[in-house]
Amino acid sequence: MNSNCPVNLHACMDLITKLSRQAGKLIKSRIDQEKSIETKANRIDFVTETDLEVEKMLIEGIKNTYPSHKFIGEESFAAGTREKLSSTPTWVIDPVDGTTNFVHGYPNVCISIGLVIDCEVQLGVIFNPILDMFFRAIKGEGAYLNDEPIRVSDSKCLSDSLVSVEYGSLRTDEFTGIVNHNISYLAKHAHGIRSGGSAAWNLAMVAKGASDLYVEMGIHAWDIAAGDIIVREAGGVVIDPAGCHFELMNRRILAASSQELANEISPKLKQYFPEHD
Ligand code: LIP
Repeated sequence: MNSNCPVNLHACMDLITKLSRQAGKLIKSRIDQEKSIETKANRIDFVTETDLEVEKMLIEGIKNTYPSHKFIGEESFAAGTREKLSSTPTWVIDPVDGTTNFVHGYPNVCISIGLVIDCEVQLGVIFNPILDMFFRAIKGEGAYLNDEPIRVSDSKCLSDSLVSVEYGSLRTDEFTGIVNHNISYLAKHAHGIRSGGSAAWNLAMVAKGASDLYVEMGIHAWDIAAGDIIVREAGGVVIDPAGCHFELMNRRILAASSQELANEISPKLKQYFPEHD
């Protein structure tokens, strides 16, 4: 056990591995079935009964073992629960990252779970149960996909890179103008552009070296907590898109295979600063 860490991170990893695998079975069994779908902040911000059930399953499962821990879950947040990051271990959970994909039966759907202590992510799991891809990392111990070590690519410039982007779930003129500007700049100079429809998936792809860069502004802590540590443990960098220090609750992320690539891109981006989580 890390002497500076108030919890046994391996025991935490064992628990969320077991819980994610159970929850993954439910997601996989539901993806091709008819779903009950509601909207949250706007007409393209979806929630299904599976998001709600999986979040409950994960939070209850963790609480049974760690009753004093706190939770920031996508669906609990939408229902009004607000927690601040502190020295108390806090689980940051997206039960179904890529809900729009799930609604359409598109297989980029991930459970994303990060454990944060003192504003720093200590461990993370991203599990795509449809493709059976299980990504995990514990601080200082490397990143793994289905128990094999993974590493970011060696790309150091945009002209050698495959880039992941998202349109997000906001459709104001200001926001779409900024996203269109950034995507067209990246598309013009990169090998290609991909949009996975899940922040967790995009980050997992950077961690395994399949994508070289991912940038998004307007996402939430639960979309990116696990991916933050998985990318860093795979040798990548995670910064704020403006080039400064990454803050989990600021809703902005740039993940890259190298500091050189991150430094090249951030000054070229138009910036969008959403309200913090
Ligand atoms: C989604 C993200 C996606 C982002 C969307 C949304 P959800 O998460 O993973 O990358 O562009 O705005 O936040 O809502 O499917 O959990």
